[in-house]
Order: sequence, then structure tokens, then C-alpha cells
Amino acid sequence: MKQQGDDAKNRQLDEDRVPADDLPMTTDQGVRVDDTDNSLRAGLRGPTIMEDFHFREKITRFDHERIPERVVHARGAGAYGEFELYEPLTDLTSARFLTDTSVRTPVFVRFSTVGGSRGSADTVRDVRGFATKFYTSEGNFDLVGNNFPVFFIQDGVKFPDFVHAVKPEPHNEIPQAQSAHDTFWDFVQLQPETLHMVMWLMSDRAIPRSFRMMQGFGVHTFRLVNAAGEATFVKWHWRPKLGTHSLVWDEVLRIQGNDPDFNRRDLWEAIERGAFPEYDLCVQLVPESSEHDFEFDLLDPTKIIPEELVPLRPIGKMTLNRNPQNFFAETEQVAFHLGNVVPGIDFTNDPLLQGRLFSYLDTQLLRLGGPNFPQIPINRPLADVRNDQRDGFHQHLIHESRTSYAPNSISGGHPAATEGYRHYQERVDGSKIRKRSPSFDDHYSQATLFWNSMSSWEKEHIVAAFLFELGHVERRTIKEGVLGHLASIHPDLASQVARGLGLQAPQGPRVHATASPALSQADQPRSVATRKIAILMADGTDAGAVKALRQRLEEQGAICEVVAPHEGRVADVPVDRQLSAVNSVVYDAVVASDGAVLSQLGRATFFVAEAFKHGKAIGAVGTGTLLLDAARLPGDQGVVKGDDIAQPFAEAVAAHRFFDRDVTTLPA
Ligand code: HDE
Repeated sequence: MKQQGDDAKNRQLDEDRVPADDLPMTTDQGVRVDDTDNSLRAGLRGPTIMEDFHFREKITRFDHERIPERVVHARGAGAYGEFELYEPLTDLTSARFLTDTSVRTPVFVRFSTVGGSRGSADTVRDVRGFATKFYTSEGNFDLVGNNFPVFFIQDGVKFPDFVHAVKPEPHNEIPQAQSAHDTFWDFVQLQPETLHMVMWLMSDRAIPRSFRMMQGFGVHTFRLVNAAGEATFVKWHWRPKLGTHSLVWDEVLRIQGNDPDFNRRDLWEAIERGAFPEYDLCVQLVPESSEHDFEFDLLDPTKIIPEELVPLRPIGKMTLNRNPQNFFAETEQVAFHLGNVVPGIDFTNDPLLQGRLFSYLDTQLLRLGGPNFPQIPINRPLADVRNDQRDGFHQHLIHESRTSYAPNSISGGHPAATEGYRHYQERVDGSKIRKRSPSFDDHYSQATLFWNSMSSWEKEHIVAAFLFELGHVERRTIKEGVLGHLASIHPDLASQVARGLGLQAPQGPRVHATASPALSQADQPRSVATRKIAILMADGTDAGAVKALRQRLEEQGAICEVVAPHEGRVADVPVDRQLSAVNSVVYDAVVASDGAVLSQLGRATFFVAEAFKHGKAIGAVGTGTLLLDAARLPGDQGVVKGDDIAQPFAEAVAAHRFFDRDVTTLPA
């Protein structure tokens, strides 16, 4: 079966859609309801009567609306799209969607935070989930990844401990969606395998600007297996076409109040506007014969393969082009499972991967209430499903065959497929032991590699993050324990954090100076497309100059919003947002187009100063320079003024942020 774009999945979903209509209301049994505003009662002021089946059904359904939220990754946002292959990978894998470039595979992606509840804010310091379901013609393949390439622990059996440590503390359920508390850092100090991932968590990667500007990683080493049964190790990478960009911590704290749905809204709006997020799917390939050529173990999920050692090979592109129509039915009920693979893709013995193979199916059974959840529209494969598994809660199909066992001589049955999934024939040989391989012992080298690879501003952000987090830790012994590990990562990191904590950094061992430049976010693809720009206007602004600038920016894909002291219009320009209803933190850049009125308003000067503090491009046209003067900006890096600023300003916005500004004199 060939699929053209996501049409095939669309057609399948169409069968299950219930469009909005004005037809009369019925009960779930199809009986028409004459009044849904008044319950049935004995007399006008009398008690409600049990036989009111409409009341009982309505309230019962309401009482049962919730399903358990995910234990982790509870808060998420989803989108449909399609995957197209650049070149056939026939030498590497037999998976049809990776060997036939004429196939466009429908996908559904769910992005998520990890620690917070379903209702928590988007922009917390956390790992982001990046889970993709490929509806291939050979069955569903789920790539259930994160936006960091490593994980906190090396063995699945530690997952409940780790999650319990990072989640709110059990006695008072505080804090929500935060790692800045004693139990998380206690776990870190006692379990140094977390340290590499903790470096990522303290970096700007943990506060992405957008799901559209975030990398994704399969984390574990997987296997590709070709038609001849030969395997190659593979690491999966998603690379966003817009580059990998982050927010800044102070901004994040303010966004949480201004727009807790910041990342979710950004994804939704971009797709509604037709600015479809795109990601390259890349692979790092290692021949089986080179398994032991590295200083780390390929099976250790706390290690990356530096891109300088094994380059990334782009193999295809994913485009997200359609929003779900029903959050619960699609985004909440989607069930990912690491074990959903198709022929040509296989696992390795990474002990974290192996643990996950158990967990995902198990969790869906509870969350989705029984074994028939693969029949839910969002989970249903496009490939035909045929087997003798039957019954269970919520069976939606009526299997007509009189036999549900194989083999049988009565009514056909399902013979095993000759070209079915064949597990890679890895030779396994060993004694049963509860022990980790010594090749998993080095917890520091790649944490050091990460630190060494950062630009100076990225290092500053990491130190500030450690100080914020450890500043929320009550127990001094935990802070000292963490400092001990930081000293083994890098003396500069340890001494800067120790200074802020008023503690002494212990002497660490000598550390290596190797770096992997690909880990830094300093040099990213630049684009003004989809960047959100606030144009500050007030009565008296030269509307002509604003319109001309806006047109030039929008031609390049930027999104401009006019922000003014009142709603309605300024001159003949419609106002999008009122100054007291928004803050600079929800924009990527600011243009001041009036100074006469706005420089007298504290809210306007703060708007500009705050955007400057967060490293954003600032523009001024006409009397807008007066507003910049009133905001007392301590520098002019990324500040563009003049009559014709469209091009230089667009370039400044595309640069994302100007982190080398000295903002120490601006209020925190
Ligand atoms: Fe998950 N993880 N995980 N995880 N994970 C879940 O499955 C688990 C791990 C990831 O948008 C749960 O359906 C264990 C690594 C994503 O629906 C659960 C271990 C990576 C999502 C579960 C890990 C992930 C989940 C919770 C250690 C990155 C959200 C609800 C052995 C490669 C998927 C659910 C979505 C969700 C278990 C570690 C990614 C409990 C036991 C490593 C993106 O089954």
C-alpha cells in the first residue's frame, strides 16, 4: 500500500469523525432529549427523581471524563504531518518507509514536558519529549525520543527512583514541574550517572523557545537490519530546520504567568498560519564491527556519539502540517510504545531501552483502560490488523470467524507471514547477574565534554541555573555533594557555583579539554520566519512608516503585532494587543515607533528594557528612539535605529538573541 502524504491517515480518521451539527440532542442510546436544563423532580421545589435517565447518564459521563494522566510526560501538544525520505537506505534496512522515496508516511507527533502535571506551565526547566508515530504500510513505528540525547540513568530499574525524586515531594506535593528541590538534587549527588544529563538540564536546552526549534533524539543505540539480516547500529536525531533556539531563564519565569501555554500555542498557531514546522531526520551509523571502538559503551544511554566522531547523515524530512481536532481523542489518547517497530528496525541491549520495552504497553493498559487501545483512531495502524487476539474491555470490532486459535481446521485462520518481523539474531551468552558492565562506569568525561563545548554565555547560563536550583535546596550536605561532582566535571564550573553558594569547591581531578562544537547553540541556522515582533505604537505615531516596516518583515515570514495603550486603532492601523494585556516576554523582538506618548509610560519603557535584558533585537523608527532613550538601554548591540531599518532589523531578529550584552545593571 502506498500512501500519498497524510491522506491515507486522514481518510481513516474521517470514518471516526463526528462533525459539528445542529441536529436535535439525543441520549447515548439515541433517544431524543427534550430538556437538558432542568432535572426531573417531584413538584416544582421537590427532590430529583431517580428515573431521570438523562440526568444520570449526563452526570455519569461527566464523572468519568478523565483518564489517568501520564505518570511522566503528562503535559503535551500534538500535530499531524508526513515524513518523506531523501534517499533509499536499502543497504541498511528493509523498512519500506526507509527504502522507497516515493512513499510519504503519515505521522503524529506529541511534544511534552516530563515532570509537570497535565495543567502545568509549558516553559519550565525540563526535558522535552519528542515522540513520533509513523503510520507505515508495514505497521506503526514509534520513535519515542527526547530533546536531549542522553538520559539520567543507565538502567530501567532506576526509573521509578529517578521520577519519584524529581516529581513534587510526596508529603506536600511541592514543587510542581521543578527540579529545584532537595529530593531531585539528593538523587543527583548519590547517583553520579545523572551528571551528563544534569549538564543538559542546566543548559538552555531545557527551556526551548519553541517545539519547532528543538532537536529530538532517540537516545539509545538502535539497530537497522537489511534484507540480508545484516545489522548496523543507529542513533536517531531530529534536526529542526529553524535551528535550535532557547529562551532565557528570567523570561521563562515571566512567561509561566503570562502564557502558561506558550509552547503549545506557538505550535498550534504556526500550523494554523501554514508555517509548517520541519525537521530533518538524521542518523549516526556505526558498523557492528566498530562496536568497541569508542571510549564509552554504545549501550550506555548516558553517552552521546560526538558528531565529530560519527557525522550525522540526513535521510528524510518531517513536516507537521495539521492540528488535531480534538485534544482528548487525539493528543491525550495517543499511545506510544518503544516496542512498536517494523521489519528492518531492531533494539539493542541498552538496559534502559530494555526497561522501556516493558513499561509503555503496561502503562497504556491502565491509562486507556484495557487491551483494545490500538483500536482508538489515533493509535490504529494503517496496515491491516489480523490475529486471534479477542475480547477485553471496549472491543470495537465484531470478529466473525468461529475460531480464535491457530492452527485450526474449521474456519481459516491466520497463517504466519513468510515476510514477517524477524528479530535480529544476536548471539547472547552469559550468566544471570545483577551487575553493570564496568564500561558504564565513567560518569564525568562527557559532562566535561559538554561544558568544554559551550560558548561563554552558555556557560554563564549553566552556572546561573545551578545557582537557582541549588539555591532552592535546603540541605547543605546535598549542595556539598553536588559541588563534589561539579569539581570532577570542571574546576571553573565548580568554583563559580561554589562562590554563589558561599561554599568551598573541593579539589577535583585533572579534566580533559576535548570539545564537541556541535553541542553548542551559538551557531544555529538563522531565520526571521515565524518570529513574533511587537510594534509599539501610540496615538501620533507615523502610521506610514510602521506599515512599510511591517510589510517588509511579514514578506519574510515574521509575525507582527501592534501593541498600543488602548484597543481599537492607532491612526488607521488596527491594534492587536493592548499594552496592559501583554509583556515583552511573549515576543522575539520589539520595534518602538513612538516616543512622545510611550516614553511617559513606565509599562512601555519596561517593555523595551525587559526585551533588551532578554537579549532580543530592538528596533526604533521615527520618534521611537525617544522611547529607547527613556528605557536607558545600557548598550546598542542588536539595537537598530533609523528611517529604513527593515533589513538590518530582520537580520537582528534572525540572530535570535544578543547574549553578549552587559545587562547586569538592569533590574532582575
Ligand atoms: Fe519514557 N515513559 N520511560 N522515556 N517517555 C513514558 O509512557 C519510561 C525514557 C518518553 O507523548 C510513559 O505513555 C521508563 C527515555 C516520551 O505520550 C511510561 C523509562 C526517553 C514519553 C514511560 C523511560 C523517554 C514517555 C508514561 C526508563 C527518551 C511521552 C506515559 C526505562 C528516549 C510519550 C506513557 C507521549 C512516556 C516509561 C525513559 C521518552 C511510564 C520506564 C530514555 C517522549 O511508560
